[in-house]
Amino acid sequence: MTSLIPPGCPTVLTEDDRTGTSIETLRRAFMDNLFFIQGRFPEVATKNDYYLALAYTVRDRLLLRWLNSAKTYRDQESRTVCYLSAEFLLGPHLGNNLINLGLYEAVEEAMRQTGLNLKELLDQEEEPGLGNGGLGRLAACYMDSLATLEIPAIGYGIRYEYGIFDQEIRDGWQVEITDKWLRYGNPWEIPRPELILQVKFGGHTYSYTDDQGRYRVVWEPHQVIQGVAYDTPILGYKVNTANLLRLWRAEAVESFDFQAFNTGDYYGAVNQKIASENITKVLYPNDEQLQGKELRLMQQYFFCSCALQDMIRLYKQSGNKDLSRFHEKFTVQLNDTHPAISVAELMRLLVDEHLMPWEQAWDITRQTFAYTNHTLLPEALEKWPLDLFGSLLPRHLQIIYEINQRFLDQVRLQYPGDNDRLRRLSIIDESGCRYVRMAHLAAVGSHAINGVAALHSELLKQTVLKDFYELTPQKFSNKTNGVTPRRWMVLSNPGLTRLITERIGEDWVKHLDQLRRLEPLAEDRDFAAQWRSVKHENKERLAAYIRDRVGVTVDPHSLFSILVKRIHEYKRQHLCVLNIITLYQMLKDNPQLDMVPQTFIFGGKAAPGYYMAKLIIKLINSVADVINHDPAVRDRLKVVFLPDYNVTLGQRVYPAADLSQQISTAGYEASGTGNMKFALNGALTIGTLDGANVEIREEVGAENFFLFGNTVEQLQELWRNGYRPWEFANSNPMLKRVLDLIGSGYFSHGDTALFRPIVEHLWQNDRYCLLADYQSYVDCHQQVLQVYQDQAQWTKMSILNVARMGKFSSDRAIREYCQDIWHVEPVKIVLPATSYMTP
Ligand code: 4GP
Repeated sequence: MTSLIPPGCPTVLTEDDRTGTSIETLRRAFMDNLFFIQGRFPEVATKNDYYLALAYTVRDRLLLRWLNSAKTYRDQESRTVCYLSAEFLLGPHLGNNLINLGLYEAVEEAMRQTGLNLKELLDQEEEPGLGNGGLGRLAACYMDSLATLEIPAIGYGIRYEYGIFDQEIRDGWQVEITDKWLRYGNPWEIPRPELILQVKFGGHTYSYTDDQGRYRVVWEPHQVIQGVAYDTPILGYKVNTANLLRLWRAEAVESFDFQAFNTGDYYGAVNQKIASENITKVLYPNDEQLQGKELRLMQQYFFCSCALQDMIRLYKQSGNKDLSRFHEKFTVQLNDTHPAISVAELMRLLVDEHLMPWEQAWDITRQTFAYTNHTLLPEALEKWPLDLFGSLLPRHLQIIYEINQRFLDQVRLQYPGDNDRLRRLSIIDESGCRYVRMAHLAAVGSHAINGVAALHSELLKQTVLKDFYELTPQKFSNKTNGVTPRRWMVLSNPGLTRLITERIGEDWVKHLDQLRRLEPLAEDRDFAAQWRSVKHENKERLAAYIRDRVGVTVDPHSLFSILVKRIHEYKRQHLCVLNIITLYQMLKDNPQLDMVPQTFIFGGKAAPGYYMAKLIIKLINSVADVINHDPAVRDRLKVVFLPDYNVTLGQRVYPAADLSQQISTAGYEASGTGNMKFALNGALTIGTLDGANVEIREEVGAENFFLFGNTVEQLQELWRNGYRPWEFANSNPMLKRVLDLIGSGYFSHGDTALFRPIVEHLWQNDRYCLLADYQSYVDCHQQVLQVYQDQAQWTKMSILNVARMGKFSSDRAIREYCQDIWHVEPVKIVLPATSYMTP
């Protein structure tokens, strides 16, 4: 096999325009791209032309690394992680790639010399919003860490034409706008029009015995759709590794149904093309009742089938004929149940198409897959009506029946006569309408199952996957989430990065534990002053943004208290509103009250079909409107809702926070990752013992964390005894006043009906226990205000928070997956001495 790696080869490249990294070369390459790719000369070029010219300049440098990585993996037949995810919420590429290439400063200077401002060009990029929130963003952080740790990896997913909708706020309400992220082209992807795979849907199956006496099943589909690959290189931080993110777009096998065309039915002929392409048209917003959404199941099967066929193709490319060692070449992580259909699909490919005996295929399948669960919410656990499933994937339903029967036979041996257990464990839910339970399919078909924070992994074992845990406890483990410090510190908070690096060097970017070395500086007055001034500059920048985009003036000297994430009742944005109204009441009651000036900042999207979440957005905006215009509180209390919260905006928000609001009901937030981003940027947390908050508090120290609220056990006890929220309201005059004020129409121009659904739900049912946690939250917040008055103390706590957050790097999380689940080793990529590959 030819090697790309000449022994002792230096990684320094000759300075050609495609790969060189000197300022002069970068500048020349940029002008070249403006001319030859954009077809523009400077006098008429738009900002977008400049952005694209720069993006292509950077892409060339990526491609060098990417092609060498691909070739090395191929030559060395490297064991590869495949991360299957319906969502990759990548965020803008340009800035991140500049950081990871180590070219940020050089490019900034090259642009300056050209009379351009790099920051303005970065702002041009339309982010690929191919995810809803935590789960999709986690996939993106993990891709960054895999590449940084030099682990061969492929991310497989869907190239949605429209990603998560853009959010506008009109009259306080969320309005959804189509996300046309591809409108101006996407310089980061490389289409592979010749890499096309076929995916079948519908139809029926028949069986026969072949001439060698083998039982064979044939699936005759009703429809065949093509998957076309689009590749995006994912670069590691200051390494030569660039891994592959391969997203699939659906298209018709034939653009025209020629029969229909020939009979004159032109529109009918085009219809099939449109129907096929619909599969990858739009990302489904989560948190909705997804049951019965046929197109969603089609999306899932479509990308899983493409991914598995592609893996088999790659496997065979390296000369392997039979698939008996497939699981040695690939380890596949299922990011939640969205790709769980892969279990049945791999079985189908092995048994039906590659004629492998069932037992062997099952062995390989189970050794291939591992499953991560991201939620305990029962309504979010995916299940598909049997009829729908069978009509779309008839062969897979048969395979699932077979898997289930064999599985239940084993359970029966272990628990004779325990029919209840069989019913609970079955992949088919037969309690009412019949469903395929995707979490059960994933659990049965995987060799490892994990939750995403210690508490969540424990609760998984006690609740939704209890029976599976009892059956195979050895499969279960915890993998606490992490975030990449490259995007979430280096790129988004250059001020803090500079300050930290000046003191402890730059190793921390790759070894986040090194932040510990900041601990001795927590009481250093000089350092603390610089720390505060970095935070203040970040707050000024956010304040300017708020003034421009929302039209509200906020004081950067006030305490910035921030709650950004998807809007959901369990995340309890409305609990924060109850506290804001409490503070407002206190100021109205006592205008002389000496209270720390505060700015509450919210951001987040609600699923379009989730009425309560949308009403919560309206409530926040309505409360903001009244408070921000009330002269009695002016300058002491401000409330802002930032429209269209996304990764780009997150990069502005996290560095500017003083206080991070992590206030979900204990037991509901699987992990949270925003909590990590805030703390890494020096915010202190006010939070419940939920998700990864528990571990963050353990790491930073209880004395550096504002804890409130009932624990999971206390809430369980509360419900066991019959939770009566009205008793909390009736016995707490301030709480009652706050609820009554909302109900009275005070924030809704006298309309008493508008917020009634929220208020009544809290009084009568309060599934997420806001009223039970209210007083504890309000008290804790008062404590926050007290500490904030002592800036020296606050800064010390902030420094200690950052110093002790090393655990929450996605590098640590990926190392754990590699060691415990994937059993995969790093592969060094060395660039050739000449810029290009030699044959
Ligand atoms: C989220 C969880 O809600 C969040 O707690 C967790 O940090 C994140 O996954 C990553 O593990 N779940 C989703 C989802 O985003 O769509 O289920």
